[in-house]
Amino acid sequence: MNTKTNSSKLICHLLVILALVSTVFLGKAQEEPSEKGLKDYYKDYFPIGVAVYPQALEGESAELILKHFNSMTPENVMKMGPIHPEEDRYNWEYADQVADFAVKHNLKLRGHALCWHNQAGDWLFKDENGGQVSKEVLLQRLKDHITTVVKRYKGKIYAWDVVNEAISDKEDEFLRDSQWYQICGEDFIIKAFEYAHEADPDLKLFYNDYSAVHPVKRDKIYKLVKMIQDAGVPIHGVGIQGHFSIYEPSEQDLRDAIEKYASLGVEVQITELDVSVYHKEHSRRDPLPKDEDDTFKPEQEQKQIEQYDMLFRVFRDYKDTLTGVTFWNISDRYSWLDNFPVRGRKNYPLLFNEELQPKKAYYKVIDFEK
Ligand code: HAH
Repeated sequence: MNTKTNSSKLICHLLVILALVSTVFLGKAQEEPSEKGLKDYYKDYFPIGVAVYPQALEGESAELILKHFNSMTPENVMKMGPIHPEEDRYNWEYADQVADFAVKHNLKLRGHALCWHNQAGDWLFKDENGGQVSKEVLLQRLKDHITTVVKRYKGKIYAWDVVNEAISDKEDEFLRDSQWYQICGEDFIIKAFEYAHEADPDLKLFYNDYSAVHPVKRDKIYKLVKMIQDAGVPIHGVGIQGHFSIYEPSEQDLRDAIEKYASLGVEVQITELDVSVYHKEHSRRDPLPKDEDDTFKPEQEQKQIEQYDMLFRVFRDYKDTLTGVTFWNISDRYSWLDNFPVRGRKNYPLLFNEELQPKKAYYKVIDFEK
């Protein structure tokens, strides 16, 4: 009897201790930083987006997307070529998958891109005899394309990159010498914004480009946006792509660019953020020799931590101007930089590693205290 009472007392004590310990631990677990995602840390600043391909929308990468991001951009599937490969054929399947996922999980969706010189079907620029099409026909094709694509995702996509990369990289040239420009002059840019606005007047319309914090290109983008505004056509934002590296940009150039664009009265977004661990190059070159080392080195890691720290400190400072920061893919498992500018050279540009775990740079980005 006595032993029985003693042992039930002991069990009682043990249960109380267990209950106390688990409350403490569970309580802690709820506050664990790992329960929060990037989007939660930045909820008072701006939406945090990610570029996706449809295969990423299931399994562990989908979980990662839902934990950390509240905005998405399809990396490729809404570009002119993939979505409209022939004059009479649209390929909606993959683009719809991305749009459906965004709607289902209540993520904001940015469209990319309605008019671009790259990844655009060759058919656009050719007549039935294979010669160059007239300006009139090309603008009509642009209108059909923009109207059809914008209307399909009306209410699902809140902002589109209407024109991508129309500025020249040559110091003394304003607009890129693309087929769009050769056939239409600068009118294709104005018209693209006009068509997009007509198709969905509620849309936010962006001009998007790389090297957009470089002072020479920045001033040309400024001039272009002003030109669109002066034509009386709506434009709501400038997308700084944000393909940066551990060596650039400088904090000053970044601040100057954000301020200069904001002075036009438009929103600014960082639309394609990644921080390459190599020096930036803007054209393709030969594949890496087999014996060249492309492992992630401690010096690169350290520089990348510092660069991400600086970038997000500046982004937070401009929270009233920036209406979005989007990473150009999810993790170092895959990035377009693995094949650009050097085919097959591994890069490590994002905040999650190849195992989808947060890198050290991630912890800097969520640490606002310093
Ligand atoms: C971007 N171009 C494109 O906007 C995006 O659609 C693509 O998926 C990847 C990058 C960037 C770019 C560059 O930084 C240098 C030269 C050409 C293109």
